[in-house]
Amino acid sequence: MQLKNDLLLRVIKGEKVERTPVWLMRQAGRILPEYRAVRNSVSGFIELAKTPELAAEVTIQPVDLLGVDAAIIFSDILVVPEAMGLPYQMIEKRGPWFPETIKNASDLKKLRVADPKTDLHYVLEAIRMAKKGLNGRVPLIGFAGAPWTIFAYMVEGSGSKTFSNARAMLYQNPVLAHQLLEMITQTTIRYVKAQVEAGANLIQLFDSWAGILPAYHYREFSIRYMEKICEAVTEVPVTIFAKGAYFAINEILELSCDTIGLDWNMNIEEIRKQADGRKTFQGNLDPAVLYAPDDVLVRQTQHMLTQFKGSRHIANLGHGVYPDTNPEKVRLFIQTVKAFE
Ligand code: 1CP
Repeated sequence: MQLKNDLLLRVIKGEKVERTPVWLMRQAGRILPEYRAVRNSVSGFIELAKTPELAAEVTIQPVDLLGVDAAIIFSDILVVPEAMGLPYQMIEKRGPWFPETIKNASDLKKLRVADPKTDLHYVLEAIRMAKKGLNGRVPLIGFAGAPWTIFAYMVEGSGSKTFSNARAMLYQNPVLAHQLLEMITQTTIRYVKAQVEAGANLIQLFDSWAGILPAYHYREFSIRYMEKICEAVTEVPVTIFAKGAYFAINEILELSCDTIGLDWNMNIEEIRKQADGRKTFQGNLDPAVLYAPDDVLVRQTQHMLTQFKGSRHIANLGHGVYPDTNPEKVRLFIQTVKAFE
């Protein structure tokens, strides 16, 4: 189906566009009271994600209620470990928790490379329903965690400031680490390809825990596997968002992806110079700017847009929108981008 608003896809291809497209990371499941109403009608996040009609509904909400230029499918990066045989729970106010973790070779034997058609059918169904509901209004973004970030949760068992268990394995048992990363990578390739088949117009990989590795480990345990995914996904554009990975920006610029997500610590001017027009950039307003008074919010957004001017740019925050952000501030951010000349 022909998209009515394909600004995002055109800017990724490097075409000249009328205005900068805008969406927000984590726009679907965070700030809207309308989201919370749907969320409260079920037992919790996991039930919501596994009910395709509802997942599709909350995917579309930000398009109607905020006016963003893209929808992102409502799901989580942690559906992948579950599909591989490592289930998780979402603990209220604390986040994800895995009762079992991967510690040794016998734990690894219990895992499998998942078949998304069966193990993740509910996400694919939600994508098909969201596409139908969107009716070509805007592109739909599919996503997955980058292998390193998924590995970090599977070994650590939950969120962590240090992910010290996951990082210990890289030194104590690098062979096992590579085996697990390879299984995650193979699952992710199948999964994102299935998302594309179901209707996703582009794919974003979230490497949220990129910033905790030294450059030599990032190269060996993350970049390599992201490149395999980038090379495998030839059907649609791929965005790489590696939070805190300024130390590896040269390698990230070499990935066979189309778009690079930047967090708010990244130096736009320097990266633009290094990229020399090769990539589209996405980002990178500090999410805390959405707590600022309106005039400051507008000024900071315009400053960010000015820094990217003349490059291929998708306006976004530098990370997911914080859950207690006022939706009116989000609307002002979006309006400011749309009005910018
Ligand atoms: O717009 C959207 O909300 C789309 C859906 C989406 C996405 C893209 C969710 C729903 N999660 C994600 C990605 C995700 N999940 C990432 C990568 C992006 C990022 O860095 O923010 C990560 C690291 C997770 C893991 C995760 N899931 C956490 C972080 C835990 C930690 O280690 O600190 C948490 C709290 C979740 C739960 C979750 N995921 C999504 C929602 C709506 C929620 C809240 C659950 C609830 O409603 O109770």
